[in-house]
Parts: sequence; structure tokens; C-alpha cells
Amino acid sequence: MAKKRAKVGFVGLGLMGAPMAANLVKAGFTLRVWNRTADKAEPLATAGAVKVVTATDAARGADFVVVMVADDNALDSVLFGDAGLSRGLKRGAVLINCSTTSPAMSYRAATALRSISVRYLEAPAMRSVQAAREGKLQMLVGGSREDFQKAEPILKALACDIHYIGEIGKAETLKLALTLLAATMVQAFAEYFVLARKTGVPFETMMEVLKVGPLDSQLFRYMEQVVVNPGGRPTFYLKHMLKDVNLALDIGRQLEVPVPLTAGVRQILTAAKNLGKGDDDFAALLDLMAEWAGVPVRG
Ligand code: NA7
Repeated sequence: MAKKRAKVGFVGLGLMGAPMAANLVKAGFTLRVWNRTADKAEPLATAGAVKVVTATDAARGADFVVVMVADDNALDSVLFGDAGLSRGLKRGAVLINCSTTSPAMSYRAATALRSISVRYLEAPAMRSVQAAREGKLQMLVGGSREDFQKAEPILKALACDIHYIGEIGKAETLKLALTLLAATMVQAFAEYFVLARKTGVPFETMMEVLKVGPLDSQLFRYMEQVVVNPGGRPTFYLKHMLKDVNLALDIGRQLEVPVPLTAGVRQILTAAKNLGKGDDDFAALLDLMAEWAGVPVRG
């Protein structure tokens, strides 16, 4: 199907969803958008999308529907709740779930949608809000290869690195495995930082030795920016990192795979959330570790 003619629905206009939807408008798709908090759809309406009143309306007539919501409950609700997508999706439409959910929820969604002849892909997204704005996300895709190929024009408007992983569940699992890697790396960076800080090593020196050695990473460069330029808007909520770490631990439990580092980081993320940092950027782990160590993050 020529991409200019494809009708697309979009549900979930949070930090990541809003810029993704904007890119679909820019790419020329006819877009109908819905978000639980209706105000967040206004900028999209100004940019040329049609703001609709229910998720069902967003699905009506759509060839593809992209969903970018918080978690399993949110996905269940927007798909199968009152006025949910499943009531409006036409036969043969492709539902693309970009949210990070449990593989079990993804599988459940695929099965229920198949019973009404709707195709389903899981396509959890990686990278930052900035990458979402630039259409440069990384996506891991699960589902049938045929559906993947059909959805490629949509995915390519959102992401520049797209990996077909295989059957439903595998892409979500791999995404969660990557999140546990990210969470443990952030915690490790915070511990590196406080130990060096406590002995008076300047931050510039900490970063200088890190950057020229074998341990450098884009994630640590991001942490550097958070320290150097404080006060930015969150790019990935700490509460979502905790959600993903919990999902990764669930998989570990189901498969009897020990993930001891992740279990430890879960405790710290839980503490951070209970201390009111859930709606902060995940980098707030650094602030918590600094507080525990009795050192300032800056200055
Ligand atoms: P945000 O900015 O927290 O956005 C979450 C979106 O999910 C937002 O549109 C929410 O609507 C929506 N949401 C949350 N719960 C519900 C329910 N119950 N029903 C309907 N809609 C809901 O997250 P991000 O954009 O950073 O991340 C999205 C996903 O990518 C997530 O899985 C991450 O782990 C990765 P609201 O605006 O609150 O009404």
C-alpha cells in the first residue's frame, strides 16, 4: 500500500508517543489520534492530525494503528476496554504495539486480535525522546514477517534501526533484557560517581578517564549531560524503568534464570520511586546514590 494513502490511528501521546505521531503526520499519513488525557492531542491536531474522542474512533477505517502506552494495564485498556481499539479495528488492519509490555500481555493481545482478523506486531522502541523526534528510534519487532513487511513504511517513519526478531514475545523479552542492562549500567555509573566524588575527584576527570577507556558508552555520555546541564525535562520516567525491571525479573523467575544484579537495582528503583522520584528522569538514581553517600551531585 502506498504510504501516502495508508490511514493510521495512533493511541498514547506521552513523552515518546507524541513525537512519534508527529513524524507520521510529517511523513504524509492520514492520522487519527487519541490520548486518555485529551489535551495532549492538541499539538497533533494543530500539526494536521485528526483528534478523536475515543480509541474506537482512532481505529475506524485505519489500515494501521500504532499504540504507545505505559504498561500492560494501559495496553489492555486501550485495546479491549469500553470504547477500546478492538471495537473499531477493521479486518486485516495491523496493530503495532510500540509499548514495552510483558511478553505474556503481548501474546494475549495478538491472540485476541487474531480472533477478530486483526494482525498484530510488537515493536518496542529504544532510545530517547530526542530520537523519537528525529525519527531515529531503534525498534525490535515481533510477529509474522509478512505483517512486518506490510508495516515497514510506518516503522521507517519512526525508526532508523529496525530489527526483526521473530515470533510474538521475543522482541518484548529482548527489549526487557536490554532495559535490565541499561538499569544496571545507570546504577553502576552512580556508584562510580559517588565513590570518586567522595574522594574529591573532579567530575571532569571522572568523565575524561571514562571516555578514553574501554568502558565508555552513549548511556554514560547521557549521564554526563544530566550532571552538566541539570533541570532538563525527563526523557524516560524512572517509574517506567522500574516497571520494565519488574517485568524482566518476572521473566527471570518464570525461566528460572538468576538475575541478581537486576534484583538489586529493583530495590533501589523502588526506593527512589517511594521517595517521590517516579516522575523524574531515570538518571535520578544518581541523586539518590549521592544522597546516600552524603555528597553533592554538583558543585
Ligand atoms: P509516558 O510519557 O508515561 O506516556 C504513557 C502513555 O500511556 C500516555 O499517553 C498515557 O496517557 C497512556 N496511559 C497510561 N495508562 C493508561 C491507561 N490506563 N489507559 C489509557 N492510556 C494510558 O511514557 P513514554 O511515552 O515515555 O513511554 C511509553 C512506553 O514506551 C512505555 O511502555 C515505556 O516503558 C516505553 P495519559 O497521557 O497519562 O492520559
